[in-house]
Amino acid sequence: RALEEDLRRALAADGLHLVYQPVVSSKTEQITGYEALLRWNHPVRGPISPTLFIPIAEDSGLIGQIGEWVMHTACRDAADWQDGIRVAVNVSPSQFANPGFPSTVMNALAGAQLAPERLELEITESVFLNDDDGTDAMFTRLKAIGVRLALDDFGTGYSSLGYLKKAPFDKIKIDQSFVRGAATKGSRNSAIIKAIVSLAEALGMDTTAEGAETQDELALIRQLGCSHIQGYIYGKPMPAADVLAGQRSMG
Ligand code: G
Ligand code: G
Ligand code: MN
Ligand code: NA
Repeated sequence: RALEEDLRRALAADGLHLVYQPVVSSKTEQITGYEALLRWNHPVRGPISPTLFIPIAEDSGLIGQIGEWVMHTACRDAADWQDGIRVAVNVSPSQFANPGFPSTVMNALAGAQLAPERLELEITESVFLNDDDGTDAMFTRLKAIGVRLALDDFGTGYSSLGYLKKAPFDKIKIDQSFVRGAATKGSRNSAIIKAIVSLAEALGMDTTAEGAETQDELALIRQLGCSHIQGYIYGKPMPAADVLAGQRSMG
């Protein structure tokens, strides 16, 4: 539990920060938004992955405060970007299950004076593990605010198609495990990506292919019709200051 104490201290003492990874339109190759990714540089142990400390935050109940900090910081940063450029924020299942979550979102938008359509919430399939009336109600409340909803890590985990029928997603994010190696001869990934894209299109949803690293993967993804691309081929996660500098240099 030492790490939990350190995390508590980091949150209180400005020890967490966000980096932003560009999301690019497949058609125009212009940046349409950035995904906010949380980073913790531990004073002794160095960088600790969110895959390690987010579960600790969930178990200890710290996730509420951390999630609030992420939401406010991401909205404030995005308010300085060119109009129309979106920010995507990852939402953990316990945040999603908290009835106070829509208020957190509204407060962050209002505090930053950010239009709701510029915020995209990334939700994983695991929120459907405890699928009940509360889940449906939360989707309704979030849509009513006007934010966009993305289904993250699609194809991994619990993958039932039942929830695509009723949950009001604007976008499906195709997991990296399907994108990486998709251009390799004999890979079955491209057939899976193609099927996801056609499903999403039929439901009126965008698709982001995640984790494209090579020119071959990029070419294939564009050919398969994914509407958006996010991967090292276009950019790694970067500090907010670098996002701003990049936008200034583009005019
Ligand atoms: O950026 P990186 O690949 O290290 O992210 C690893 C995992 O941590 C990803 O699944 C990502 O969704 C998750 N993650 C990153 N930032 C946040 C955050 O702010 N909140 C939550 N809940 N998860 C995050
Ligand atoms: O689960 P989620 O999609 O929220 O996590 C995104 C994570 O994927 C981030 O931690 C980000 O650093 C990582 N990522 C994004 N693009 C690439 C890529 O092209 N290659 C690799 N290896 N990781 C990537
Ligand atoms: Mn994500
Ligand atoms: Na993902």
